[in-house]
Amino acid sequence: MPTVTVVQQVMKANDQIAAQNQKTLDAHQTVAVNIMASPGAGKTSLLMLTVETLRGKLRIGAIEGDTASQVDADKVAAGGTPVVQINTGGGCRLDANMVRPALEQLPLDEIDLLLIENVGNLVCPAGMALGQHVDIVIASVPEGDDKPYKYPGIFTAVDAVVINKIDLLPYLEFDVAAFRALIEGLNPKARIFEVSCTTGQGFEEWTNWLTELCAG
Ligand SMILES: Nc1nc2c(ncn2[C@@H]2O[C@H](COP(=O)(O)OP(=O)(O)OP(=O)(O)O)[C@@H](O)[C@H]2O)c(=O)[nH]1
Ligand SMILES: [Mg+2]
Repeated sequence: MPTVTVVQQVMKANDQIAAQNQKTLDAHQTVAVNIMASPGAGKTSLLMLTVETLRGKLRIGAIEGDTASQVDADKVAAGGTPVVQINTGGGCRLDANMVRPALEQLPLDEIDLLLIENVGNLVCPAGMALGQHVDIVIASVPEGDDKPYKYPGIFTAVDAVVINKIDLLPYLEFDVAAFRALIEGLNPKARIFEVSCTTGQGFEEWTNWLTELCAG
């Protein structure tokens, strides 16, 4: 099937560039984390509070992926974090070729941890190699606890799942135990964190994990 062949070649080309990206990151001893989630789940909020929590402990840089605008990069830059915005021009995910020039613009020698905010959705970014060392997905309480049923691909493909907005648990129906059981069924190796970017709850455990990743 010619169409399948073309798709496979595109994926192969992406994987080759992703491997080069990872080589570049490794040469600078920079660990890259690909942050995926629905629009509004809290990717930028998690990134910014992670920077604050780890200030003086880890040097963090960021790549912001959006279909358009630089509002997220502006917010992140205001906190003093080196950041590059990538606009995909409507594309629903980052790819390795987009990340490549962004890496060239970042001072990787001064970055221990690179947080890559992917385009907001739970379908396209899953399984796309960028050069990242670790993949995470954020699931936020207002989205409901059934998302792993509907988007199993992304929940299966990650190293960690972050449940965000747990400060809203008293007001919304979200069964944390049922959600955890779903993840454990789909992806038993995934770490699960419960956090609130509003109150800071859970950030010690989350940032300890990131620190361990950077320690190798
Ligand atoms: N109550 C509560 N609100 C939160 C929390 N984290 C983020 N928010 C709010 O949720 C909204 C979206 O947060 P963002 O961090 O912009 O989400 P995002 O995933 O980066 O969104 P996009 O980049 O547009 O996809 C903002 O109004 C945040 O203040 C949280 O832990 N609790
Ligand atoms: Mg954002």
